[in-house]
Amino acid sequence: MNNYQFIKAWTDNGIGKLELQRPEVLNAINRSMVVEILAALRNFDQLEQVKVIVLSGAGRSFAAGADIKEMAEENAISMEMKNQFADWDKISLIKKPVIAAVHGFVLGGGFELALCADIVFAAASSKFGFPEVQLGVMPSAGGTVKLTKLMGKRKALEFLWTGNQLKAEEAKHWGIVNQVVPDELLLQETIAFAENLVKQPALSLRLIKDTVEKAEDLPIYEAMQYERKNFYLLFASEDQKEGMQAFMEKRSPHFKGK
Ligand code: CO8
Repeated sequence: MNNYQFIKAWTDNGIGKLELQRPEVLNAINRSMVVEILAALRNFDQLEQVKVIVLSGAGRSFAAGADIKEMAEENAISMEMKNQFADWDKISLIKKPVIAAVHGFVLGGGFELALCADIVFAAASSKFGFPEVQLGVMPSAGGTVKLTKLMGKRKALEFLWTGNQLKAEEAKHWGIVNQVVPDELLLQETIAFAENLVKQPALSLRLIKDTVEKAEDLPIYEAMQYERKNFYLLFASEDQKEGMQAFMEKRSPHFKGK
């Protein structure tokens, strides 16, 4: 277990678990929490025993956004000089699968944190939204951009302009979440999914993530060339030899993550 002030981070059977730990303010994300989240994620990314990362929030919500009380003191120049979003940008450089388990309010920066995850499991109670407009601002850690990519311009504008919340099932409809589960089963179902990934060949998971991310931004031909290079690269792994050998010997493969 690592010693952080605003999060809890520990490893458990191949899974790096990170829990937001400010339940008294619905896990409002202050700057120090972002620094800790990034440090814990990077540590998990380096630890050999961690194959998959699971993010969750303690208390009655995943996260109700950035810490408004802290943010209220800022001005344009102080924010430019602090350059805090550089840390958010680095969250997207994590190579291992990141799965978010969200519940309750998933708002503003909390929604943006969930959108940084590769897979999202949502409790039926989850409510997603960008209330920034009611604070006289707008999303700033990728929310505007990612919501538009997921929903298209018109629906994204509707939610960003009004600050209206999406229920879990609606979020699933728009591809924001993978699965909606009963609240009491949220962690159990998310961990079961993560445990399944722990057994998969880690290098395949890593290069699939890398290629899917490129597929979102590159033109199709370039993305396919990139895919092919990653496919070739996997033939340098022991797990490729093991996977194909196991198939021919009609047995289950034993992957080593190498
Ligand atoms: N910041 C600071 N404190 C918060 C926040 C927040 N975002 N959300 C809740 N809290 C605090 C409340 O002030 C309250 O504290 P206290 O008991 O001391 O008064 C405690 O958490 C519990 O909250 P409520 O009593 O309000 O609980 P309710 O169930 O009545 O309401 C709501 C829940 C509807 C979620 C309500 O708390 C709310 O509207 N919160 C603010 C939501 C919001 O506007 N979020 C967007 C913030 S802006 C943002 O995220 C920009 C992203 C920028 C990028 C990230 C940079 C880090």
